[in-house]
Amino acid sequence: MRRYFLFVIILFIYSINYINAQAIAPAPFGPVPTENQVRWQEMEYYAFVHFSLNTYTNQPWGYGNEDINLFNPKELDCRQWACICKEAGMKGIIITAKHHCGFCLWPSKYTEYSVKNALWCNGKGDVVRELADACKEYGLKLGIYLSPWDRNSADYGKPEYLTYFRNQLRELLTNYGDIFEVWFDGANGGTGYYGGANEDRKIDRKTYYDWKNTYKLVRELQPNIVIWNDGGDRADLRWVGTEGGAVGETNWSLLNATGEVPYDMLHYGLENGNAWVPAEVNTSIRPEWFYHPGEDAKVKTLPQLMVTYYNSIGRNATLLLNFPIMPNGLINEKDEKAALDFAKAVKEAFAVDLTDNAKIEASNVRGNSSDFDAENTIDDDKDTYWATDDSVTQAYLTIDFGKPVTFNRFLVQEYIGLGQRVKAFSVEALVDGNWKELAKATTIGYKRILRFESVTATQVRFNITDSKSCPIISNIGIYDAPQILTAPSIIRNQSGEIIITPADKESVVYYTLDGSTPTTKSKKYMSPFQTEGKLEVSAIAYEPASGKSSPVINEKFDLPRKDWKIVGIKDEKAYAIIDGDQSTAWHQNKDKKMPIDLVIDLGKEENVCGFRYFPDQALWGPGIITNYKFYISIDNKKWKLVDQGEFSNIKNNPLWQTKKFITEKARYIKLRALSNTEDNNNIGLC
Ligand code: FUL
Repeated sequence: MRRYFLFVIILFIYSINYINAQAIAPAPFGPVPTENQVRWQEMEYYAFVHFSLNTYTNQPWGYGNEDINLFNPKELDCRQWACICKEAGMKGIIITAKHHCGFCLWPSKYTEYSVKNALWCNGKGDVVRELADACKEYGLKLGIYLSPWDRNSADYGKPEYLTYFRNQLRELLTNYGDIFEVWFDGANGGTGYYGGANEDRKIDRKTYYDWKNTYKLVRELQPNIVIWNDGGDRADLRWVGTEGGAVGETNWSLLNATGEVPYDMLHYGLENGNAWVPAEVNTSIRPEWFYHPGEDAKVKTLPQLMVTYYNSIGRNATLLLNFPIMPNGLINEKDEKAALDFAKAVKEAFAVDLTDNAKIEASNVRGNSSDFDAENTIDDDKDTYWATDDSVTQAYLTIDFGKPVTFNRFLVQEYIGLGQRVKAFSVEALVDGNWKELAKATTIGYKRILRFESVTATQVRFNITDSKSCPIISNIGIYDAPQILTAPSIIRNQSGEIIITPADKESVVYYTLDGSTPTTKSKKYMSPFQTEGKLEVSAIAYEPASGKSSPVINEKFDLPRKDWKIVGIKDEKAYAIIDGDQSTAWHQNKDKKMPIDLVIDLGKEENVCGFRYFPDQALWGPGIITNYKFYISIDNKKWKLVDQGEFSNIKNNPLWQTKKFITEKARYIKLRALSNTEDNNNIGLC
């Protein structure tokens, strides 16, 4: 009996210890974020503004010799920028204090190439100051983009430039209050003005900027800052390898602290990386970063911006959305409207969390303690979480609505302060008594949002199927987002046929050919139709069931390509270049060496005043042209050079490149590629 009694006591003590031991919070697993990184991640959404001399020269990149007096924004109002950003739900603004051309938007003591020598405000202006004040007034944080590459500085490429760069950094990080993020653009070294040298200067990206000590200076001046660098030099945040507006579906907030960072690592992170380097998705509200009037009709549509939202914030990244500032110093009203409509749609999508009145249960709760139970995922408190016992890496939560509920979005957040853990999960719904899988995914991280077709169910199961260590989930939300119709696509093929394709087969397409806005009273698209000459096509998709219309898509077509011939290339597949379809590409023969020519016979003499080039969109080996010459000819013998230059920033942003020149008569055109983004002889054209 005594022995039995002793046994019971021991068991009792053991179980108390057991519960206590298990009720201790999980230990961190792997790399964890710093406080600055967490604060930044929670901002989720903030703005970029691109403004410089490029705004006045219609260029993506300045060469460094542009006339300072061009900079004269007659209506500059940084309060307008801040007001729009605030209303759009953004938390801060990052300004291009200095872009690659070297022109400074603040009166830097260290260069003459700044606002202090511009006509604007008689040289007394300071755009960074105006923005800092506006941000303060609107409760926004301020960030600084300072281009390490400076095409104006005579010292660029020499050791002296580093002192100059750091002096500028010191000015910017000392005189404008708290700075939440500093952005060190990766574009580096190449041709430039360089104080009149007009030459090509290459630097060793790994050593030239001595990033270690530059970062030290930054942190000394702004202890709460996060540093962005494009991956080569590990900072606090990473680029996602594209400016298209998406990070990988799998997105680990990890990289290795040293070593190369190829595209894959930028885009997906590194599952077993030893440093916390989360992703920031940077993209522009228009195709390009600086303002180009020609893009006024190319502002991203609501469906495009929503996709960007799900592919950035919805995939464990932040979203840095750019506004190109107009020459008058304001954000264009179309960009403003797009940003505000976007904010409204996000608000509507996540207005009602259907877990609010639901019951929730877990398959395992850490130490059976209420500190870690399932309720913590729906209590609207970001600091509480559901966690399992240490030995459990597969577990599920069941959310019971008590009645049939319709939904199409699932949101989940890990408590990242203790590391990123989940490797795979699925979402299931109890529909008519049977469990049905709605979606399957890999990583979660700070926030993951899954989209699926609307479903009506009484219960939902969030099923973690693989985790590096016991999962820790801080929040779950279930929503019924209103449907948003996507605009159709329009192409004109080589024979001149217009083909309009709706994204959703159930919708009907209406179009106009006179530039007017299409409505359901316009012409209904039935099948491809033949066209001649210059043309403007506008179209909408309309869904009869809901009565909703998509945004308008508008495409302009110039010379018809019916009689065009590709000269001197036997491969019939080369006609992919002029078939009007951006998804088909062709590459020049691999044996060719730069310069590589593409010659087209237009079939008859035409008035030619420019050309457009669309590079191959492939991730690997796209063969994108960076420097070119463009010639015209009447007889395919005597050629005249009518344009030459660079396709700036085409590597990161491989979009349509439009070049204009003085109108000339020509029957033959020749695009000569001089170099590509891969530093080899590969040339791809769409
Ligand atoms: C790129 C730059 O070259 C672009 O001009 C732009 O500033 C973008 C945000 O980063 O690398």
